[in-house]
Amino acid sequence: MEVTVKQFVKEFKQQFQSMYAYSYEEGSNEQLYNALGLLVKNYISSYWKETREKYIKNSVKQVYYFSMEFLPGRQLRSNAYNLGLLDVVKEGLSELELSFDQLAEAEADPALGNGGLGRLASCFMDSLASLGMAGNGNGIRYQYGLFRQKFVDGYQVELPENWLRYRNVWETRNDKSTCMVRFGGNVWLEENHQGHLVPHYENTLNVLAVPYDTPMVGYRNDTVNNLRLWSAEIPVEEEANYHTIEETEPIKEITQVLYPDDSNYEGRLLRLKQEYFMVSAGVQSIIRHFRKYNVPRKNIPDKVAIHINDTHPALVVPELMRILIDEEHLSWEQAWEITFKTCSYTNHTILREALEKWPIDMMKELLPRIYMIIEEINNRFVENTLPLYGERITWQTAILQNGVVNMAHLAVIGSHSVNGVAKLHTDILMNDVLKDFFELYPERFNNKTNGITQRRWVHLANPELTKLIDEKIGENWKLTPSELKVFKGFEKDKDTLNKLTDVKLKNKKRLADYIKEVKGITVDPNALFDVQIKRLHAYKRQHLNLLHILHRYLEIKADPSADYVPRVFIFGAKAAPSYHYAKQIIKVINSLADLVNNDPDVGDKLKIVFFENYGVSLAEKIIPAADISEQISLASMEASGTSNMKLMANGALTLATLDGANIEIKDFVGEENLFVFGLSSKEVYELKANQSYQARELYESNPKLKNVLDALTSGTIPNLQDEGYALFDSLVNFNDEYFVLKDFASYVEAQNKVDDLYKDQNEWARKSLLNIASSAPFSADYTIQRYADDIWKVRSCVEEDEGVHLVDEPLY
Ligand code: 26W
Repeated sequence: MEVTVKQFVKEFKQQFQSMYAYSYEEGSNEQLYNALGLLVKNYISSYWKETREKYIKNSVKQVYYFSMEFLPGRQLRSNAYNLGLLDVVKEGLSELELSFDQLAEAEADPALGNGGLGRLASCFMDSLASLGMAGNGNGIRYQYGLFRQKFVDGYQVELPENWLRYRNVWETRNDKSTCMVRFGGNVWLEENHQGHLVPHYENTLNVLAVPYDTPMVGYRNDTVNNLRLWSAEIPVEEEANYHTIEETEPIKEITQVLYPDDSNYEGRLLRLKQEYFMVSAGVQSIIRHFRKYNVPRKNIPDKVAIHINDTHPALVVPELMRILIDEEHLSWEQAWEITFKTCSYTNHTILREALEKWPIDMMKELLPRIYMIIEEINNRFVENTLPLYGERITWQTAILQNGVVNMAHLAVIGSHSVNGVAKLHTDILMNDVLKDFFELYPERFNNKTNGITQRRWVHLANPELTKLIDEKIGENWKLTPSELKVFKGFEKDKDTLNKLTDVKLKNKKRLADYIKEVKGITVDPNALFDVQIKRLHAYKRQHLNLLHILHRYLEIKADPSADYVPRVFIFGAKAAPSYHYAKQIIKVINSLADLVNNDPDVGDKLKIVFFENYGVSLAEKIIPAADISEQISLASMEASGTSNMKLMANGALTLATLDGANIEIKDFVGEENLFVFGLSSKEVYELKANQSYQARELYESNPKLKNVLDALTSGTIPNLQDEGYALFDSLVNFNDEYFVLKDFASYVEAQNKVDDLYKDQNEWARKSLLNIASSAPFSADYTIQRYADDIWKVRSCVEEDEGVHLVDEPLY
């Protein structure tokens, strides 16, 4: 969009004054940020309106991405950038002697998600808009995001994340589009005079769902899509029934806080309320649209695709059935045909303990009508499946089993498409986790390897790298990511390699300054920066990383004067508040950091930095400065991973097991350009099947490993209570569920190769360049294109020469 610096400066001053009634010169960073954000939102608003009108006028098919989590990150910079206004804004502010970077830091980072799944949803929103596709997000406006993590004496402490404290300039409360969501009570069916069975409700708890809409700005294509987040309130007409603040709690609490556990499903009633609340409001607002524009209901699948992001929104299936049958008076068969053609489902985890199974009694009581419908779906499924496939498969795949509603089964049965998020993960779904369903419905299964938006993770997070690439290959790669491969041509160009090394060093210096500022630790920017950033979970094996660091420390202590390649080990990770073992791992890493960082024998040879409160904004600071990307989950456990992609795109070399999307990284960049170690998923499956694994044998037979493990309990690491013993026990006495000890030797070997390569800076830079140049296939733009073509059947609504255009599919 076209705005001159002069115009911007004038409008910014006016905006500030109209909000605060004094001059911008007296404003705090928060106030200046708010004014700037609202001004940018003003610029967005006409495109937002026009995009919506265009979709309606052309009656285009729209995607609704239902997700309990979104992690958009700060939006000021990305919105200004996608609009094409970032330079004007920066220049205008500097004329006023204000720093854009400083104001941008005042924005709260909305932590409305736990990790990978939520961030993926936001990358997808960015790509949908940037491809000019009609894509809407549907989720919850949690008043409190994922807890703010602090370390007290090395222990994780959780504080509330009140992200709305200083207002949220991007959202628009949309009172015109509220919906009513009903819980509990009694329901019975009665025949009306037209012979329809109509449900009657009594004693329900009625909750008003209020939508807050946020613009999702496409990259230079005049497209602005909508992210709709719902908030729970008391219906105005029922306010008089609530006499005290306490009585209003059961309603307000529905959207008060995000559940902070992404690995352990707990059958909590409130969580089920959240899921149905978001689903019901979302589906109602879709159907209302059809009523308003008088679209024949049978055309719904031609006009809408509803995507179920993991099983959390799987109640979409019975909710859509309910509305079509009870409110639109369609027959069961008609309603089912529509529902199943409209819905599609992505699985994001194979962890058994994360699979949602709601107690039937709970579901029945909270959602009586929905439960009736689930029961009917189940009965019809069993009726159809039993004669064709027999008892075993039918009962294994039923939705209702042993007193619970199996949400994954509901999602698969109610969707025309089921996908995993990386090749290996999809294979595991087909051959293991959902194998019986694969027998029933092979045509539904497909892979959609995850992706990331280069706009946020490269263009904005790493402006210097972006400038270097622009200089060498021009700017086409920004609109056509596959063009990045042209950068490969510079792998032997000394000038490019030197500049690449310089860029990395600058980024590392910046991070080193930040480390000094927030952690008080001095690190040498020339040291190798080794990064593991992701949720803390035993399967991701931060403790394997820990054992290797401890091993290094012991080596340095044994021979302080030997030659070591200096390393800084960087961690960012939150543990679920109830995940005791994960918290113990954090404590041990923090205590080891205290020991190592203050040992004069160690100096710059080894440093450990564990950042507090890892999230999108911190990731943007860390990733451009990484040399090594730690992707060391036990093979078969990590569905895809996405930090692996972000780090690769920023020139980090990957140190990985053959798990998730690491396999595709290896395929694209070539085995010689990353460090692979450890068991393969096939070997993991075999080890589990033949139950031959003996962790203690490894402990006893490998002296180096024994040394390291003994150091956990010998008092070497200061200030531990029983955490060292807890780790030792899980690894040695409880037989090491995630085969950490088994992979230790090959991990150490790979780490030594990392050191050797780092000594040859030119060769390191060459491999780094090849990684950057091979990262285009992980652009979420391609991922979304494949979802659009294969699953949603939607197309771009912008002219081919506007915004992002994907001329070819790289390598897939
Ligand atoms: C019921 C509690 C709960 C909440 C969230 C269980 C599971 C989840 C998510 C599915 C966990 C998650 O974020 N999975 C991650 O999804 C990413 C995006 O596809 C993948 O890259 C990661 O490998 C996967 O762990």
